[in-house]
Amino acid sequence: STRQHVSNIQVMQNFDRSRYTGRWYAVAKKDPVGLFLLDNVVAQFSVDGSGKMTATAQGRVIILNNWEMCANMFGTFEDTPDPAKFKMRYWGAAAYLQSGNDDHWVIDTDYDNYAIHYSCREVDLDGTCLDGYSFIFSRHPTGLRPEDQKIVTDKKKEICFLGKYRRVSHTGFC
Ligand code: ODT
Repeated sequence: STRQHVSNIQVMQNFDRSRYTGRWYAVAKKDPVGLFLLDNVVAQFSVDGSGKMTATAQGRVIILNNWEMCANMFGTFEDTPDPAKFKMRYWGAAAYLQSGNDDHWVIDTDYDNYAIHYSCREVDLDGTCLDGYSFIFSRHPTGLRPEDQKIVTDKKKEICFLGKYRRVSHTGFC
């Protein structure tokens, strides 16, 4: 199978950030190196008065080897020329939580049911993604609707992460 150049990955056309606002439940995740968010991941997107996108996220994490907690995270999104591609600056409510600045691409969404997020942290010399992560989000805490599963599978393949996802459980920890 062909390996996709990060720069050739297709993202959501005419992304509408206001329709993207509100709550999204992570149902699956492809982890990066040194994963952070484990499960019970919920993201909440907003658009502020000046039109900038912001978000909060919660999720179960394990820090300092063995301390399990629910992380409260914050993110601000810098626009780029492509409306579906952002730079996400993120930090935690506590200093010992992870912080950083990642690409944040919306690959596809129907706004009402599913969304596919993608972030490549490190591009290899050949242009493919060396270290990246991706969340599959649902508006429904119960998971993806059967009719959205094929679309999501096709997109996982397009971003070369097919077979690399794990299910994200929601147990009420956060
Ligand atoms: O969990 C990992 O291994 C990757 C690092 C995740 C950073 C989480 C920061 C969240 C900041 C608040 C933003 C919410 C939006 C989340 C949407 C998608 C994924 C980050």
